[in-house]
Amino acid sequence: MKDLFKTLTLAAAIGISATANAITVGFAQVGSESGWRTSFSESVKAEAEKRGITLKFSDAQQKQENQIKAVRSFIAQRVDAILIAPVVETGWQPVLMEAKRARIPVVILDRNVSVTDHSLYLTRIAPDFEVEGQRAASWLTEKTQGKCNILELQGTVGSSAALGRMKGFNETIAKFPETKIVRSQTAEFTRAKGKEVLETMLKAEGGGKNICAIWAHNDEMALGAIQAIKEAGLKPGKDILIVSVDAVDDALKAIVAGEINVSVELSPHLGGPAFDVINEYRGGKKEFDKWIRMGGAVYTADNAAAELTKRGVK
Ligand code: GZL
Repeated sequence: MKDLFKTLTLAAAIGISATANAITVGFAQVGSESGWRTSFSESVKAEAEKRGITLKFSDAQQKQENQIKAVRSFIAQRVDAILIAPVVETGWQPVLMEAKRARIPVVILDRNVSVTDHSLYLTRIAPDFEVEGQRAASWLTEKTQGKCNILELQGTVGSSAALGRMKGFNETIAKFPETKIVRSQTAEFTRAKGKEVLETMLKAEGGGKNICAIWAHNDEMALGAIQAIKEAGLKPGKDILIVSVDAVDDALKAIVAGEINVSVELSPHLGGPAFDVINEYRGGKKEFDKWIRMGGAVYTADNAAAELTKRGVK
């Protein structure tokens, strides 16, 4: 009887300590505008499940006001930590100050925030958007010997992904006087807008015969561009080259089919590193590097098929 009592007490103690360690994390996600974003959300949810973390997830449909509302709600619910994937860079300081006053740690994921006080978040876990733009431009300038008229499909205006990719790409092509972006417009990182905007651009360019390449800030817009190029009677990936970012499965399939030429990868698996930071913080670590960089490969016809096999994608 005594042993049974001891066992029950131990089990209860383990149960309490496990509950005491079980945390609740709020995640203010941008939306579900792209395949990459969906993979990112699914990865964070799966990682939380694996770690026994209760995740409160908010999809802001790409609206900052919805994200800010979600963060305020997480604060009111006294969550143990908050993850934010900011849709645009500006407008975050007030709500981050509210989280700090509530003593709730914040981790920024993916895109960046523009704040004057960087103590308002523990760290940012993200790729280097400028490097992504440089890598796309380097491939294109080499492929075209530095002679190319480009149509650019920009991501969300004011997002650090669009700003960084544009900066990196433009700085790289600046070295090639006969490579220029002849039209540039946002297509909001979506496939539908990518098709719609490119149709308009091709019409404005007399059908696109003078266009050498499309620079799309993400694969969704590149996949929309493929449809527009085909409807204009041209061959995507051949008559008009396409360089892009994200390396989602559909883009790798398009590379294998010869319809996209390059996609620069960024990992959607940001949840694990984020939860590690939160654990370290709760264990007493207070200072973190302000940017934990996530890398990725460059996929072309040389390696896209092998990557699809590695991912177990048919
Ligand atoms: C980049 C991320 C971008 C992706 C798009 O890290 O913010 O947002 O490239 C997504 O697919 O919409």
